[in-house]
Amino acid sequence: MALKETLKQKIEEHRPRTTRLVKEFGKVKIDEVTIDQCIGGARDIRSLVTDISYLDPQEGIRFRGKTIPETFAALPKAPGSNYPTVESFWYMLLTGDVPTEAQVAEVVAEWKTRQEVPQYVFDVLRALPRDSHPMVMLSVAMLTLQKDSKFAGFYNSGKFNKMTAWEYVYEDASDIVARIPIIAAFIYNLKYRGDKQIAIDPSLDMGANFAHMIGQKEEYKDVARMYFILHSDHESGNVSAHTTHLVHSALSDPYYAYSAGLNGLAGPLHGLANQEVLDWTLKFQEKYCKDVEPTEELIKAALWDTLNAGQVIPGYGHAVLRKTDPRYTSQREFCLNTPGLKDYPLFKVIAKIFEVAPGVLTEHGKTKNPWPNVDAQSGVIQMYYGLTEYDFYTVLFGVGRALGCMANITWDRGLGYALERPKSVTTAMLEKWAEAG
Ligand code: FAM
Repeated sequence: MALKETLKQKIEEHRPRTTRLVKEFGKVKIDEVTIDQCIGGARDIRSLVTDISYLDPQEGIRFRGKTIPETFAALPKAPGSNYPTVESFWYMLLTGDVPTEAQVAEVVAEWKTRQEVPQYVFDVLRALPRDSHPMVMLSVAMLTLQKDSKFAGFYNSGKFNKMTAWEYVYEDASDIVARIPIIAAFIYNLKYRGDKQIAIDPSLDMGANFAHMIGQKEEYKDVARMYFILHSDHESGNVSAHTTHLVHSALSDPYYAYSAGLNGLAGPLHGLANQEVLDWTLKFQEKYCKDVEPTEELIKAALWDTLNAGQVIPGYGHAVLRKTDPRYTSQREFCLNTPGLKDYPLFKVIAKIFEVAPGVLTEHGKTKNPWPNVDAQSGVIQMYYGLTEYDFYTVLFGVGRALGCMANITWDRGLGYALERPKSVTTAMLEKWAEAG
């Protein structure tokens, strides 16, 4: 069965579960809210539902119930590779099933029919100031595509129907995940390679084609596949996923929704942290280790300099996780298993920071989680392969995150989730409740 048909069946089977929960158990309490959660960014309040992924504070992410190693092991691999195709992962995120080789081939073929980006998008990107941040370019590209949204077209057709609306989200979502790597490659070439563009290679899967379009070597194909899968989803309360969900809950189409999600991803406390990590580490290398190996003492001193200046250590800490991020571990293992990368001086610095930073952050005593997150380890791999323009790294994150955000909002519509509208209160109200105990 084709992906959309399988998804249709899954959504129809799932709907009665959601309906029953609301009708029969709607008043069952699953959480309570404290004043510090109200002021402190709604941390830990259970108020969102997604079956695409779940983040356990100790164990880390599971995609459709599978840990990262289980995900990589279960999915069919790209030809000649140890890594799965992004397309096979998309199938699993949407349906919860591991696809067969034939089902993967269908998705690969389907994305090829969707990946052509209209010329007007490139015209708009070329008209932007060339020193615009690449995340601005990616977000603008999303908005530029909005005029052709199939979901918006359906809504405006006068035939809008809640039961079938998800099919139009699926159409836009599939167009977005197929096109976003092409747009990202265009932005890369526009900004850093003097607008020397490389045409799509129709024989390649998504990750491999991205590598080809940014002029990368063979080995980078696996880096792209791994990177996009690892960055795809982190349940639905993180800024990019939550923003996409929130904006789409107003029935704004997937282009509006993901452009907004990308704007959140561009924040230094979220996706931009990978750029910040590289910036921090290169400045550290430049200042302290020009001719010497990075020692524990040098790293400690640099970390304290940052903390004493009132800044955060990028790539460390997490709002949910309380252990080393398995996305960090997975990329670290990739480095350790890749000859050349294992001995790459920058990787040695990153590895040394991993030995030192948790202790320093624990002594500093503020963060609830002194362990590294995904961003502490992703940039060094890109640098090694020659993708040195680190203000581009959040764009790579955005290409991967599209998979999770688009799978999530397809299901949001499939299950008819409501307009999101939490209630706000005033400070005086909080003070009154505080006094009353
Ligand atoms: N360095 C220094 N201080 C830190 C810190 C870090 N890496 N992580 C947290 N803290 C501080 C934090 O600023 C807060 O201080 P104040 O009380 O003065 O406001 C305190 O520790 C308690 O914070 P928390 O409860 O442990 O973390 P939050 O849930 O508030 O914030 C992060 C989570 C990720 C925003 C925070 O750990 C951080 O700023 N980390 C560095 C930036 C980063 O790596 N972001 C990427 C996160 C990543 F997984 C992603 O989204 N891609």
